[in-house]
Amino acid sequence: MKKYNSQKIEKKWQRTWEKMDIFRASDRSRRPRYYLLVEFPYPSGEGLHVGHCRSYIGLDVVARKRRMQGFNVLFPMGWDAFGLPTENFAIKTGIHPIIVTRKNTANFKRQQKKIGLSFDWSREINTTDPEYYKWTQWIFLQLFKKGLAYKAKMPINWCPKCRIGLANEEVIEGNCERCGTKAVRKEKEQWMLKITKYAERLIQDLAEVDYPEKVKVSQKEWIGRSEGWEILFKIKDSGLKIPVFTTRVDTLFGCTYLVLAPEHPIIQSIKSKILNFKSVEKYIEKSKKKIEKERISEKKEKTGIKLRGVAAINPVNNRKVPIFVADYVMVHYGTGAIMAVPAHDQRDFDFAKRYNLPIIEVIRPADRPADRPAHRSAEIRSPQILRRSYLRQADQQAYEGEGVLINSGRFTGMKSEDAKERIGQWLSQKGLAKKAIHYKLRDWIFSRQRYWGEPIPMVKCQKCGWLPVSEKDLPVKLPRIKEYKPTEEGESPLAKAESWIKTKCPKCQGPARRETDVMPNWAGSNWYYLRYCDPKNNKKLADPKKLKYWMAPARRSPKGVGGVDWYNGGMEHTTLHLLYSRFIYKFLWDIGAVPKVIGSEPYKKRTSHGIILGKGGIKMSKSKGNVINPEEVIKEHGADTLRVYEMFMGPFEQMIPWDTKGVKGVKRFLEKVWKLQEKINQKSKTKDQNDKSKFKNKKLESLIHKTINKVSEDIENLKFNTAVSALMILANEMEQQKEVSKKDYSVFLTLLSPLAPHLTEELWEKMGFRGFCCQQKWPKYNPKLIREEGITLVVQINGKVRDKIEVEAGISKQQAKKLALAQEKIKKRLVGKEIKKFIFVPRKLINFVAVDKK
Ligand code: ANZ
Ligand code: ZN
Repeated sequence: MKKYNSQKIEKKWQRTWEKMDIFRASDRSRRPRYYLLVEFPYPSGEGLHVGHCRSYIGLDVVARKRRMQGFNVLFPMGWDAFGLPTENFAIKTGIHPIIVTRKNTANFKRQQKKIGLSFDWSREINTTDPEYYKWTQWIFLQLFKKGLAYKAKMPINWCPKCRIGLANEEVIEGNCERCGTKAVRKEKEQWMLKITKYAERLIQDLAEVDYPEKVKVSQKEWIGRSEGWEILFKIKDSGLKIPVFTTRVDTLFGCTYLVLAPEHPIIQSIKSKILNFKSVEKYIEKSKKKIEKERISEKKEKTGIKLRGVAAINPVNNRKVPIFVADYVMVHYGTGAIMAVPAHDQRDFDFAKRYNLPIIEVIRPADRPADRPAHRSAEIRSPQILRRSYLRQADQQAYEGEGVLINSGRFTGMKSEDAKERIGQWLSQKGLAKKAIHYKLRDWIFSRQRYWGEPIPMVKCQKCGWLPVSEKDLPVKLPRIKEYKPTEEGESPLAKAESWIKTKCPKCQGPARRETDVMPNWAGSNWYYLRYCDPKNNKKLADPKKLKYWMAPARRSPKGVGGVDWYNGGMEHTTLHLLYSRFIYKFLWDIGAVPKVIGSEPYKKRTSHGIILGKGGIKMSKSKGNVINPEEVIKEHGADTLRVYEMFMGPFEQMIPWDTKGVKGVKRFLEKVWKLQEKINQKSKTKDQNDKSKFKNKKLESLIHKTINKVSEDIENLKFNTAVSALMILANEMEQQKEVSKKDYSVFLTLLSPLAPHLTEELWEKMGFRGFCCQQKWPKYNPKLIREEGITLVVQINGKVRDKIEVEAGISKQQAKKLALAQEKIKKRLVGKEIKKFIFVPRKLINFVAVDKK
């Protein structure tokens, strides 16, 4: 027997599979179809890392199994290739992003092929291909036509040193990622997408899909639906009112001041009344420079300024309360103004402490007796109102929970939950309140002042304003330029491409100028899974018939939910890519660009793999020198070892550190599988010919069926690690045998095939079996055989082991006794003895307590 040579075997089978084109998905097939999707990568210059591989291998295992189960499987791959690193590389080297992208994608593809991933390469897509981004632009035009794309002045993160707009992920702890300079805010006209219009549906429809609970929760939190009331506060001695949004209208009696966001427009309207307007203006200017991350940071001390000379009236008790401007209140959320209740809101509490403002408790925790508060505090301001406190002043904490109202006029004694409704209704009868729902989610800033992205297909005519490029003129191709650096004012480098910018107005044919902003990173990935269904279509983003074929709910589907059958990707994309693409899908579905039968969600099932850490459990990074290159693992141990190790290293959904020893252990397992070929009874000619004549090994037979069951179920439940260990146990058992039948070995190989496709293919051929191993029928188990397994019972006499017997696991006490007494060795030893007692420990032992007969 030759040694297991992974290098040779893997090359051979990768070539053969490719030549035979066996992973191509058919758009028409009698077989049931199944659409499996992994997030397509950004082809960086560094190449694949083992983290990418985890997602690819996991779903490749599923894809291979599905094919063996008789499905027509769509398992595609492509490139999300627009983005910053490529552009920054171009700025540094002057090498055009197209060239860099071409090189990087070729490298990624070569690496993926080396892993033996069963992608249908005929469907490869690239978001930077004009034939692809033509449709990304087309989608933008539809959004614009439906009023869901609009231009607005929005703040961006700006690095004053690099003179460049920064994406949020480029701001690290408030500083520019590249040069470390403090990032500031800058206002820019931006294209926006109205994702907020879909906020409610994006929450509601989560009920229909099969996502991990933590994914659903973080999407819901990101959208941030809040139900509450808008309360009107009159400004004293003026006809003006300030609406505030609150989820705790029950605490209204404890409101001791109002806070406006620095950008709140009412400040300008009451300007003349504000005695210290100069200082207020200064404060506003300062906070304008702060980026949002800094403003909402809990660590930073809250700052603000009082508007002197003005006050508001608390509508529940007509008490005068001061008005502040503070940048911990955001202009874009709720009404941009709040009623502050320092006793029951931590931010307000911190602020009140700092500015010496009264703290009035209005909620008593329900578990505290009304007359005996747990803490007394002399620190409480406003002693005329409060003598006792339920607050834990020592901890500097507000009580944010529910409870019973105190100090609240005629609502005192009411449960806070009830008071929300009662106080709200009472004020609404006076026209001072209304119910309101607000979402944290904001409209999506869809412009980047960059080069390497999809041009936004809009032109501005001096006479006619902003107009969409006519659909027949798509794609608006990204021009080749020489200087990739954004301009000094932070405009896109395209702003310097004069000849490209100059165009004709689609309406009046007069001179017009193109939009120079490009789309953000997430644009191309919004809809790519649709394109895979029909990647070469030049009339539509995809043929509805093909979309229907791949994505309409299967007839057997219980709830009738359609979409990609199974989508795996990183947890880090939960709130960006996953949410954005659900929004865009819903829009396309609404306008009829995708067939109605598919349903309103793009992905039926979503799973997430855990990230792979470096040795010792720290993040893999170049600087730590702990990056594992999959190609090196392949070179040393083979792709099958890489595959099986990545599946075996731990639960798929958990973070896990790379362990070189574990890799070697897996390699030894595969070597064992290779050696098993020596155990095969070569006389049994075909794999179907079971050697019935011979003694049938019940234990092995049962183990095989159990393994079929376990591997089948584990793969479905992403428990690849336990599937591998079940196969290891089976391999060990086979190794113990004098010989293994061809049939049993063939079952083992088919089960291992999705995990280690090359090795199993080679052994399949060596055994003389017909066809490809990876195209065999997925084995079925016999339920009878997995229920009853053989176990070994120890038979003792007076506590000494005298024999061992093979029995069925479920054997009864009486049966076990009978069987034991029938054994020759036992019979002999019990001659002339009387059995006094019989002890039976199921699955373990039998003990006869025997004494000599008198
Ligand atoms: C009074 C109050 C008393 C509040 C209390 C909370 C506790 P969520 O659940 O996040 O929606 N708020 C409203 N608009 C805001 C803005 N633009 N910037 C910062 N904070 C704002 O929280 C709603 C609560 O957040 C609102 O309820 C308001 O504070 C604050 F014991 O009003 B609350
Ligand atoms: Zn015009």
